[in-house]
Amino acid sequence: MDISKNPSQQSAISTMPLIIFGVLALVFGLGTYVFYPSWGTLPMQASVQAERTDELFRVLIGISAVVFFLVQGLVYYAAVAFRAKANDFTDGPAIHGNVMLEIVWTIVPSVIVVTIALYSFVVWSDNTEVLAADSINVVDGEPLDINVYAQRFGWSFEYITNEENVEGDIIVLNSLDLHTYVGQNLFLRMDTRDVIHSFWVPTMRIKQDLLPGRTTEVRFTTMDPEVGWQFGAALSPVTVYAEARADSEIVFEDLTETDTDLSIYPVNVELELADRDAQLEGNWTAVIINGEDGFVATDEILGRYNKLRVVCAELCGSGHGAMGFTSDLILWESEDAMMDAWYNNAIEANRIPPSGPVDLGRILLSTGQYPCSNCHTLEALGWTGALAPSLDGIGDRAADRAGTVGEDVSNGAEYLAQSIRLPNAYVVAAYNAGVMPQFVTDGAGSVMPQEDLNAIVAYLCTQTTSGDAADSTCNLENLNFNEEGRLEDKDALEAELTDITDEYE
Ligand code: HEC
Ligand SMILES: [Cu+2]
Repeated sequence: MDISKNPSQQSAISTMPLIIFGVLALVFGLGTYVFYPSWGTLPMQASVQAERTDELFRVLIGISAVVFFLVQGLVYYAAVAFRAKANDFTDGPAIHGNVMLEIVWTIVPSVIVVTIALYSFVVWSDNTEVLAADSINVVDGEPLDINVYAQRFGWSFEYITNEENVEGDIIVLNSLDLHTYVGQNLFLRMDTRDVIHSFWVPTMRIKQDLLPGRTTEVRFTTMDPEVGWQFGAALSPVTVYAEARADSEIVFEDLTETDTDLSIYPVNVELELADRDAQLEGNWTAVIINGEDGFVATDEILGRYNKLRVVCAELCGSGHGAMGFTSDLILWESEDAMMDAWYNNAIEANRIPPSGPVDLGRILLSTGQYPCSNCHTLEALGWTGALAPSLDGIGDRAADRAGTVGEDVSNGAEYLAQSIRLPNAYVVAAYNAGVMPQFVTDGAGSVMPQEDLNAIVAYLCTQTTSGDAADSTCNLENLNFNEEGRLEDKDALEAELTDITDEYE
């Protein structure tokens, strides 16, 4: 049958059902748009960027719902309305084109797609807007530089402050957590120390890759996520928890766990959303537990914060997945809270520069500049990693180990240095080679400058079972402490370590 000779055939399809479908599709799309937020499919919003991104996403979901309804609806409608009669084996009518229809189905999607593109562009340019330099990373009235480092497998954050230590050098704070406060405009510069990583904070709706040999950047402005706050501070190695006073009516299940090991267990009191206001009015005591100095109680809340997830989205192998366990984004309720509870303490702790290699080693290892804690256990620093031999008492064992692996190694300190630099050549029995990353003093791989390597070796040498560095079997002539616990001659120790680590350059 030649349909062009019989145009009346084409209008056999009535338009009414199509119009009804169209209207239903619009209602379905609008309903999806309106109710989408209440479905709770997205993480909470903690940045201005998150609000904009989510609104764009919501519009896209609404439009998709219209298209979904139209396409699916017409498929079912057509299947029923144009179903062939039984025993009808003839071909269908050869309909050839409908200019009007083609114009409509070209123009309508084009307009939609162009609108979405323009809207996305506006969101993108708002979200990446470059703000005035003096309004970025402001702490104590002045902008700072904040750098993010990634390595297999952990994050660390570096704050180049405007404060000086007693020797007149700028204080650089290192932290496993990214500290920020509500309303802070952040500008992070990011570098990887080894492979590609991807910095993702779901609640901020930001994600940015870190690429070897190139510094990448990300900008966002935090906001109050309007959920319960936690109390305390997150300054390492001081652990803080908050507890309700006797006259407070609120009881937290979490607090029953505070009698376990407080030194490795920062207890965070999470508030129930429903009770938030009531709870905020309660009486609170913040207690600082400092590993060695015992308990210091204060009547003040040092600050309230929200702990938000920091994820590595570069998922090749499980190690990147584990990067989310050691770092958090600590969102303080205000700049004052952040300064009282974290920043000022951290600055004071760094006023006096490391007093020699041992001290530097402790600082490097406890602030997450190297990812050792993900795999190793070391009680002194609260590490609980289970992928590698425990480093507790390594200062006692190092010398014995020296004789059992690697021919060149003659003493404990050399063994430790080589275990870090060439882990695959110095494999501990019962463990596999290839798990521990190789840390090289320069070149490709995970970089650990010689000064850091020296410091870490020195610190590990002091890790004896007795806790007394004098028992160390590292054979370091200058690992001697005076009565105040300070190194007798830090320069001599540094020189001795440099001699050892030079040997293998
Ligand atoms: C990805 C997991 C991982 C990371 C990260 C890691 N290690 Fe290891 N480490 C291992 C494993 C597994 C072994 C045992 C196999 C071997 O000797 O290579 C080991 C062995 C060692 C040894 C020898 C221990 C002994 O009992 O003789 C030392 C020392 C050591 N690591 C120090 C470090 C330091 C310091 C860091 C951080 C700069 C670090 N490791 C990071 C997994 C890791
Ligand atoms: Cu990663």
